[in-house]
Amino acid sequence: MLKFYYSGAPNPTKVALFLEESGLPYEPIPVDTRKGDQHKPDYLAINPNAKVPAIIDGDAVVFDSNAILLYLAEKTGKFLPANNPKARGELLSWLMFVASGVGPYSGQSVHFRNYAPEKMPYAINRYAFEARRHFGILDAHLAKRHFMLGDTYTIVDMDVWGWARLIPNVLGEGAWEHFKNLKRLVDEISARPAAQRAVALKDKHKFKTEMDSEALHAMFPHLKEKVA
Ligand SMILES: N[C@@H](CCC(=O)N[C@@H](CS)C(=O)NCC(=O)O)C(=O)O
Repeated sequence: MLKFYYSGAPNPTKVALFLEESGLPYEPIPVDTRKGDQHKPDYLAINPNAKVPAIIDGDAVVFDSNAILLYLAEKTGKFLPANNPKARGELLSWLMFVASGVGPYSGQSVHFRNYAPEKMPYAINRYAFEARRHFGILDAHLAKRHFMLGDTYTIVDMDVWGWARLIPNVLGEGAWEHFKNLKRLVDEISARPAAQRAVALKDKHKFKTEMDSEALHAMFPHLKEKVA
């Protein structure tokens, strides 16, 4: 059975959404990133990047949420747009946009707002600005279509949902005010039974919740090594 290495964080949760939507049988395997499980040799052999999610499917090992979504969609033939160059171009463009922009800027915005040991206004503003700009592009795109690629619910919507449902954590309370179209999509997906199961998945395992010194050093290894 497909093994799904996960935590309750945004990137694993979008893969959980696909797995729940598609009905593919899978075994969820917790990786407690606050305890440092992501740095253990057994896990590094699966994902050398020491992050979740990752999957093992037979002899295929796939890491990075965006790669996993594409792999699973191609494997099952589900949640893909029409099979033509125009639709595939759109699919790849928006997947990469989320992978290289929405995810990293949102993650850094949360980091500098909530976890950086010093409050650095420049960094907070830089990442919030870029996260807001990226969400604004998604919002404008969704003003003219129901789903990201038109009329069909695809892996791009799942990819967007992973981070967009956490917009208040990324940009602060009240931020939804600026992204009405994106909110419509997020609310519609969040109401789906598969999304509710994906969000609840983390409750099947006991993950550490405290953000104590062990957790900070596991998730932010640069705290103990000065490289610049
Ligand atoms: N590009 C990767 C990013 C993965 C990532 O940053 N995962 C976070 C959870 S959302 C994680 O593993 N954090 C723990 C850590 O950085 O130690 C993906 O989309 O899968």
